[in-house]
Amino acid sequence: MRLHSFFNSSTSFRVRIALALKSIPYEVVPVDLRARQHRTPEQLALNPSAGVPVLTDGDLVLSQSLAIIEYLDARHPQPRLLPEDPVERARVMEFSLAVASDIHPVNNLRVLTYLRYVLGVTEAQKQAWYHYWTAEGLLALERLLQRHGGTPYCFGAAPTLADCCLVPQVFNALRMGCDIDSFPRVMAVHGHCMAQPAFQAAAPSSQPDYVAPEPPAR
Ligand SMILES: N[C@@H](CCC(=O)N[C@@H](CS)C(=O)NCC(=O)O)C(=O)O
Repeated sequence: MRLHSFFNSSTSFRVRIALALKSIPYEVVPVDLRARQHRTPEQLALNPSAGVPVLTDGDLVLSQSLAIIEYLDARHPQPRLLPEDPVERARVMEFSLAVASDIHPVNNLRVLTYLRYVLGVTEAQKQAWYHYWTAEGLLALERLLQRHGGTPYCFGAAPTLADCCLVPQVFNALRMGCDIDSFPRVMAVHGHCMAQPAFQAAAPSSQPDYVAPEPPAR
């Protein structure tokens, strides 16, 4: 298996967590989003949506992180990331889609680039956009966890797709300097997950293409 991935991509991070939890060996093919490598003809042939992640498994070429994780769960069911019970499964999907459909798309690189360079918003306005939509999204996650969640993972004793989605989104929020004080359940789950070796192995700083952030200009 090969995963076309960028170290800081939260959607790639979701899939890397699933692969690590299932102990599936794979090769990383780095795709540098900052160098626009996801828009080369070779990458567009793999992913018509122009982005990462892309999983290849034999002849199969698959994009969309949630579809990839569902495929991995069907092929390698242990440990299960999507519960078999219909209600539990729906809860996990509800939470995961709140991340993947509501939070991530409005803060994606292409949206921020359009805001900054086509609409001409300032860097501060772009940051304000990012912080606003992240806070809205994390508040929804916090409410979902308070109503239906468990401990120490999102939905109880074992990690699910929900944790694969939550952790990278919190990573992004922290990287972008968002205020996370109002989301205690979200941060408790994140803290527990990041103490686990599988989540650590999937983290941006553990990736072969990792580049440390530049120190702030003085
Ligand atoms: N819904 C897709 C989103 C994939 C996606 O947009 N990935 C980001 C990186 S996290 C990307 O490649 N962005 C490139 C861009 O915005 O130009 C998924 O879950 O896989």
